[in-house]
Amino acid sequence: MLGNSASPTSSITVDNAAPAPSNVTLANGGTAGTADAGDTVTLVYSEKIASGAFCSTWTNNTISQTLNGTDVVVTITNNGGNDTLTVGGGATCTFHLGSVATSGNYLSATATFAGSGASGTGANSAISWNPSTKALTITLGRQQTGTLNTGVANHTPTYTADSTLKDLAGNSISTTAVNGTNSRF
Ligand SMILES: [Ca+2]
Ligand SMILES: [Ca+2]
Ligand SMILES: [Ca+2]
Repeated sequence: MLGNSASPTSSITVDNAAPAPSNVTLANGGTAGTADAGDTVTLVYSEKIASGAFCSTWTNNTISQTLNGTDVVVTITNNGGNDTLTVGGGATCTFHLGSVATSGNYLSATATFAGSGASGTGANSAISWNPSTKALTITLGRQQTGTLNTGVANHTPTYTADSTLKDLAGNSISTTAVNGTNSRF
C-alpha cells in the first residue's frame, strides 16, 4: 500500500471585503499656505486598487504607475472656504479619482495646474500609483488659470472615491467620504 494517503490540500482566499480610502494628506512643495507647483495630495487605500480602474492603460497591478507630461490636469474648483480638487487624465485615459475637499480656501477663482503643452515653464502635474504602499500621489504642476489665496492654514481634507474603483478581486470601493490628516498645501 502506498504510504501517502494524505488528500491534496489547497486553499482559496475569497475576498469579499470592499476597499476603502484610509487617508488623505496635503503637503507643501512650493510656498507654504498657497496651492502651487510641487504641492502634493497623497491618498492611501485600505488595500491594493486595480490599477486599470484608475486609468485604463495601467494594466499591470504589480508595478508603480505614473501619468505626467501632456496628460494630467489638476483642477481646484472654487467652493467658498472648502475648495475641491479633481484630476483629468488627458489623452491617455479618463482618470477615476473622485474628489478631495481641501477644507481650505485656497483660491477665489477656480485654478488649473497642467502638464506639457500648457503655457509657461516649470514642472508638469503628475499622478503616481504605488501598489506596495497603496498610495496614490498627485503633484501639482505649473498654474494655468485661477486666482490663488495665500497664507492658508492647516485643515482636515476629505476624500470621496470614484465609485468605479475596485480592489483586485473586483469589489467596488466605499464612496463614503473619509477624513484625512490635518495638513495644507
Ligand atoms: Ca478586498
Ligand atoms: Ca504650496
Ligand atoms: Ca475658495
